[in-house]
Amino acid sequence: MTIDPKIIEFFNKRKKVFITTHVRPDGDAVGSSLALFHFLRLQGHYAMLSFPSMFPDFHKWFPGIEEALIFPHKQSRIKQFLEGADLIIAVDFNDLKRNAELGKYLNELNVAKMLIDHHPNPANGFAFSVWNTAYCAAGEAVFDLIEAIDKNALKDQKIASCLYAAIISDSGSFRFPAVTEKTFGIASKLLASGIDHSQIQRDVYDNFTERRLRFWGHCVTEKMEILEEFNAAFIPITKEDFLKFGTKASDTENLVNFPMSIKHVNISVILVEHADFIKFSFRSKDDFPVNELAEKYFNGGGHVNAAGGESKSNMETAIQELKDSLKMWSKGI
Ligand SMILES: [Mn+2]
Repeated sequence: MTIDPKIIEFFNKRKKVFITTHVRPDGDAVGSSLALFHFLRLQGHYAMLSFPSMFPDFHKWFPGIEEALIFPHKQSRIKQFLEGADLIIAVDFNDLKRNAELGKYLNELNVAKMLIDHHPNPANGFAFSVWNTAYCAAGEAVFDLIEAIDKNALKDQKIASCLYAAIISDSGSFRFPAVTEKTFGIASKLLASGIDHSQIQRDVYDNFTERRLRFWGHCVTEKMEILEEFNAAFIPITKEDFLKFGTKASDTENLVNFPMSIKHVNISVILVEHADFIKFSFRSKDDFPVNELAEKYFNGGGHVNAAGGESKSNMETAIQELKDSLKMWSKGI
């Protein structure tokens, strides 16, 4: 994608830039925001990176992640930095006001805002944007931006590793439909910078604790149900399940992809019990639009093959709502 020349011109002078990403940051969120943070610093800008909530331990390997400030822990430092900031950049999400306390705070600030993202239907109010739903990961958007401003920076190992990790995280290691010829072109350029791609794959995917893997086993053997008539699988996970294995909601990251390895399963859903709501994650094969299902019935949205939503009901009712939604969807209601 061609980058708006106004963006390139903006970064010609030293700027004070605040970068953030979505709540419960996943591999793409962490990798793409961190790559941008390293890049802006390398270019001599005054940059701060903040996550609206803590990241899971298995992201600790990301180079430089310890420099990210967690909003609830470092509120005053963050608010101080934002005084006189030139730009706020939202990476891998597209609506500040729907992004926890930090997002709401940023939304109210009279500071120019920039969007770097690949989710459909972004909110209004961004002065600049590097946005396209054709990007398989926000990491591709950050790659385009960096390449347009100073492609030599892509040789930086930290930047290249973070971008590679972002892309493999959101693409299931280049296997989801959103992957394009361009994705492989980007991967090829990142490899040319000398990164250890196999080590990054291990850092992203082979990072389980024993308890996390046993918890996944429990989810599959004890909790997963198959809805044959919809070629769907779902896994409801309650507080008791987490308690039994000493795991957290973040240990379910990627679990939703697991039932998709069953040949005839085309839709996979996990339902995770939080304090006062049930969080839904949806995945699908081919052109089944889980984002539309999530939007219509579960106050959510996302991509065609990967989306999220929620229900304020208890688990039992939420499961029924899921079954009903699939039934209604199949009847076109
Ligand atoms: Mn993403």
